[in-house]
Amino acid sequence: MALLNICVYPDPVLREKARPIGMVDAAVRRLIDDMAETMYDAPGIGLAANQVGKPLRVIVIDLQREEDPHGLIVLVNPEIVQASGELVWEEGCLSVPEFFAEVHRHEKVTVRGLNADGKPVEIQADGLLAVALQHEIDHLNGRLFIDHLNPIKRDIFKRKWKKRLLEASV
Ligand code: GNR
Ligand code: NI
Repeated sequence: MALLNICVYPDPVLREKARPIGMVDAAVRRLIDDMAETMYDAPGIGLAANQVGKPLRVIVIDLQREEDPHGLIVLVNPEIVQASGELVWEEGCLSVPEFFAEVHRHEKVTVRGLNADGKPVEIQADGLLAVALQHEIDHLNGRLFIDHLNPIKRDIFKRKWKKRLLEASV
């Protein structure tokens, strides 16, 4: 196992459309293990392969809550096959550190993909798990949570980020 480097906005790899995995082989399982370790270390509740510089369709999620029965969720080639309702959740992202904003998402989603054994799985989710699944699948399509903000809030984000980059370069 190894910790991977997390890419930060505006790294172009975060804008790439991730490629599907042909077969869940040893190399893919290694990537999954390293991504899980990196997510727990960060700590975060999810991670997409783009975020560690590998535009491949792999995500890991662990809400790390007592009441959550799922534990570590691994999805290869995940696809949203059903979505309904709407909710608003305050989101953050390991690739956009220290910026948080409310995002509108579907309230419930059904997601299909492969697990770490390459077997088909289907997950029905609501609440935070539904939010995390949509956030991670967005990453695989080169989309970030800041892309969901209205023009005014996006502008606030851009100003804050510019200011931060200037301060960091002093
Ligand atoms: O750790 C994370 N927390 C979080 C909180 C609200 C909505 C989404 C997330 S995902 C984020 C980790 C991350 O950046 N995954 O891509
Ligand atoms: Ni993220």
